[in-house]
Amino acid sequence: MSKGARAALVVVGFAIALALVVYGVVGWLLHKPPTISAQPSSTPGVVNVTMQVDGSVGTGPHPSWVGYRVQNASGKWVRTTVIQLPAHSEVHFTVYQYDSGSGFRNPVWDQVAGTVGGVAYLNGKSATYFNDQVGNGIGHSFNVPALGINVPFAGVNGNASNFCNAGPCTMSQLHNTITFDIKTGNPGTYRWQCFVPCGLGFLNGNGGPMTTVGYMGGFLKVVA
Ligand SMILES: [Cu+2]
Repeated sequence: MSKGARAALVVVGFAIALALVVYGVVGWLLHKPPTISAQPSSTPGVVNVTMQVDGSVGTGPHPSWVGYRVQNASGKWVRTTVIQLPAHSEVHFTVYQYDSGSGFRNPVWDQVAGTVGGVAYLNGKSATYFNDQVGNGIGHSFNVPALGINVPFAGVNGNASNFCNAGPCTMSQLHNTITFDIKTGNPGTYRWQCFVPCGLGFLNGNGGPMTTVGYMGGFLKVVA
């Protein structure tokens, strides 16, 4: 091979390596879960967060993964788990849970904890405890370990004709509506996570979506 040909090969090699790096960085930036802020409510001092949980998110790099969506100010469902909340406020959560259920690894997570009044409402009915061994089990949960918050979301019948197979799911599809309120304290970034081992196809159900921000875990950004 001539000197010129070898030099050309080196240049092409560098160009390919550079293109791969740019592709990787741009891809990561494009898929970085955005931050959605809580929305004002008609009650002073209370903000609203509306989420849905899909058995398959239906979009993005992992369309078959389980994941959360958060509704933005214009009502659009954004696939993310990063939520901005005001400090020292009450946050009213509404969660539309579209997935079928299973059991927790530890039944202690059946207990509602850290919410206002220690309760959550399943389709309007208040409860302090949800048994993960009865009915359709627990689909997913909302846990903020640093704030002592634990709310299980009851699963739906995965064999129903109107079961949602891919998000974003719509109100006409089978779902449970779970509501609860929490109170934020000082500013900070708080990790939250679903505690149901729902990462189907991964070791012990705890890989994939369970360990990826934007699917089964994320952050509450509490700001002053
Ligand atoms: Cu989950």
